[in-house]
Amino acid sequence: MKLSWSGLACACAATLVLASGCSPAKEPTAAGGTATTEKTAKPAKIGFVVKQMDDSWFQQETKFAKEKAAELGVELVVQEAKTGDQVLSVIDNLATQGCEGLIICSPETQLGSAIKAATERHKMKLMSVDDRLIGTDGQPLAGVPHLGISAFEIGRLVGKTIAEEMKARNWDLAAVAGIAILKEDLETARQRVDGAKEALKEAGFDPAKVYTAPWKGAVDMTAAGDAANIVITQHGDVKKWIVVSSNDDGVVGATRALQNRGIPASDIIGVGINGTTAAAEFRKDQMTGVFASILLSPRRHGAETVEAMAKWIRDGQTPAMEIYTTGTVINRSNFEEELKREGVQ
Ligand code: FCA
Repeated sequence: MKLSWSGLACACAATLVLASGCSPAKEPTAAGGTATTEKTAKPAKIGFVVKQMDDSWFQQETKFAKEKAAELGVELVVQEAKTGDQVLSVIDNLATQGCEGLIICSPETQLGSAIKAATERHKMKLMSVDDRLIGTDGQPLAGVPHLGISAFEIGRLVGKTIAEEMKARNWDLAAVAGIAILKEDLETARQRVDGAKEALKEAGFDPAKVYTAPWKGAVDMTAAGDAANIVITQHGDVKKWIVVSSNDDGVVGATRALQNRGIPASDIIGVGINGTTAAAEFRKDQMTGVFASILLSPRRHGAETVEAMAKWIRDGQTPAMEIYTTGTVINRSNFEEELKREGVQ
């Protein structure tokens, strides 16, 4: 089911509801222009902190967050925090600047309790986006509204897409192996890869042959390539590969590593998640190992969290505790129109 913050408020959750669809009506002004009623609402200042600006997902998400903030007359401070230490100092800094709310995708979700304590100390409201915060008990932090993707289901879509393409290429499943580039301490990443493995298993592929390549350090394409190389070396006899990960960067890094080791693109089926980084692969004249991706909605994640936080600060309306968004399969044949529909490049 597709839900949105505004969708809940407007009781129109059953269909794809875009935040703008439920925005307050624009009213004509004396000058003949338009102004939202919310522009005249109490000023609000919100911090939006993300873990990794070199992942195009976060560039898109924060772009949509800024657009929504401007529409609502909210001041938005976007900051990158690549480490746990940075997160805590950024929170202090945002509080000093007068932010009353924090929306965060933390580089270390395990810092959840410390992040919550810091925002409470500063009397800031807290929401998480994309990556759910984890408490000291190892469980998702209760009482912090979260908007993320339906990770397991999206993972299943990855697995199903790969299985269908293996069939289309007439591959002998027994001769194929897989690489899963995985940040093991991240719940949403584990769920995505687990979902992919489940769908592959249902299609008759042995999930034990999807070898985990732990994604450590920078969590970028280079690190994904390094992780993949270890698996490729260990299984030098495998000629046909499938690749999954928590996002496009992991899949692009691993498929490039395979191609650099002499595996042709036609013998690789990589399916990513996010869409925009994979789209750059689809734009290349030559086919690469990135066969498809699941296009998510950075617009919903950016805009709806900002809108919910603004309502929380201005009207005391607590956001829904959990919202999970869906995605669409994109490949070389449909990515242009799907990206356009989602408003991303
Ligand atoms: C995680 C990933 C991002 C994006 C987001 C929705 O934070 O690291 O690439 O997929 O979830």
